[in-house]
Amino acid sequence: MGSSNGRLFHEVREHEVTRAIIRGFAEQMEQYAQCDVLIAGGGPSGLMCGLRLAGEGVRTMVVERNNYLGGGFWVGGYLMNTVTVRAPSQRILDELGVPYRQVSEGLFAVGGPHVCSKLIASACDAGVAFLNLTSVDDVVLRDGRVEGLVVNWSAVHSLPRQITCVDPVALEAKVVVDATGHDAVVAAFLARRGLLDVPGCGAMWVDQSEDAVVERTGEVYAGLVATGMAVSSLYGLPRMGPTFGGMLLSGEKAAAKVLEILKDQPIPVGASG
Ligand code: 48F
Repeated sequence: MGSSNGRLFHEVREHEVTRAIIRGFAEQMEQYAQCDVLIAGGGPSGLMCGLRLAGEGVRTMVVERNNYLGGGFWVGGYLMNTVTVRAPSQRILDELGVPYRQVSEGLFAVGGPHVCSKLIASACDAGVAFLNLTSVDDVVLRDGRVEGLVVNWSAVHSLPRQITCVDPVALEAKVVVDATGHDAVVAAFLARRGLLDVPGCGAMWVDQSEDAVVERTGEVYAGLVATGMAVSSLYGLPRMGPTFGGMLLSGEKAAAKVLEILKDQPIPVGASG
């Protein structure tokens, strides 16, 4: 198999490559500057939430400050790859099609890179859009309701002060999800204004933490749903330790809550609004 010029690859000019990249970015930004749901954070809870929402035809974009998605889901704990989940969350592993083994009754082990990459791929397949290298810097707040996120290029935070006069831009959504993990970044912006309390998570207690997180997953302020470890921080719940089923089921529950909120919105889901 060869190209018309006799070499392996088809000929291309540099500007064509550059334009292709710019177009892809610009088209997505234009489409998602106003969307159904913005998820802050692309860890296990945010990805799971996005997967379920996009599966229902909801226009969803994950905003992730890192270059990579997955948050803490790549590594099981410490410096070891094996990720654990407890029953009944192994049903998500079945759904993702990732092999796992039972280590004791109700406790399952799975490869971190394998399960994390499958979750990311499933979210992509479902149609979730991703904005990487972008930090959530604030919220759009109108009449006591969260209506979007203020975002900036992540690198701006690492530049010297004298060259960081870079204003952020804002994205609007019908619902925002805080999936930023322990820092509960979006909720913290409301806390700073005295609108919410974010006490931070309690000490580790694996047996209690996962039930508690899933149970408390929901709307924490008008237009803002919290999922994953952000829920722990918001309610002072015990931290989970290195087990991830609670993150997956919390993401699922957050998506169900978002769908409920969207039902009451005047503009139909998927319409540009
Ligand atoms: O930390 P993270 O994996 O949160 P999670 O989904 O899952 C927690 C577990 O990984 C683990 C645990 C339970 O098993 O204790 O820690 O609750 O993913 C959070 C994502 O949010 C991104 C961050 O880079 C990570 O990918 N994030 C954090 N702050 C911002 C952000 C921000 N300001 N803007 C954009 N993304």
